[in-house]
Amino acid sequence: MLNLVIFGPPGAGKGTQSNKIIEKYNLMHLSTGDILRAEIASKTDLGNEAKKFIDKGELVPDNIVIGMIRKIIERNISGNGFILDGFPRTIEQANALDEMLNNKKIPLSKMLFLDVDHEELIKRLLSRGKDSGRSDDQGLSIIEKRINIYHQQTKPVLEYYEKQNKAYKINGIGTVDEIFDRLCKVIDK
Ligand code: B4P
Repeated sequence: MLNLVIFGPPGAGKGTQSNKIIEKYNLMHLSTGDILRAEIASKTDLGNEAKKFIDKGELVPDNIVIGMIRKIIERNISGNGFILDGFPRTIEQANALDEMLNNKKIPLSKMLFLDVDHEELIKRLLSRGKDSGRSDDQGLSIIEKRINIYHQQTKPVLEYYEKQNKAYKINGIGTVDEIFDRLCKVIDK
């Protein structure tokens, strides 16, 4: 099985590259952002709760997101493997993921870190905000807030995987295809 985590700041290209990776390697795509947005669109209790945080550019509380991923990992993991996109985003989530995977005896293959500078992230998210309708892409202040939260709460997750020798840094600047080639080289290594 090939079990990956794709990691990076908001706008690094996690969703964009995950779509290409799942197609090439025939993996299951687990995007917490997509799952949360689907819950919001269906107006479920979970979605209504998550919306309060996403609209402000904040992280959804750990217990909600961990519970959501736990259900999927416990019931649905099979086949060639998976790519986790947008999870884990805190040390607590990383610890919970390790515990879930250890219980199921599923090894995590690699953590792929897309490295993109601040200016480029802002440019991409402002541009997506123009036509995505996503509440968390609307305007500079909410985008800056998400990037700040990334530095405070999410970036430590990189060190967590570096200590396990599972983190691979990939230059996330360039065309979508150039970055995909870099990712494939690391995945195939
Ligand atoms: P996400 O859906 O994960 O949003 P994101 O960080 O912006 O990543 P996304 O995948 O959408 O964008 P990408 O990097 O592909 O999370 C949204 C919110 O949900 C979070 O803020 C949080 O509130 C909540 N949430 C999700 N997971 C959570 C968790 N685990 N714990 C707590 N809360 C959680 O960037 C895409 C943009 O860049 C696109 O417009 C794309 O077209 C563009 N782009 C991509 N590659 C490019 C390239 N090479 N060149 C130019 N543009 C490029």
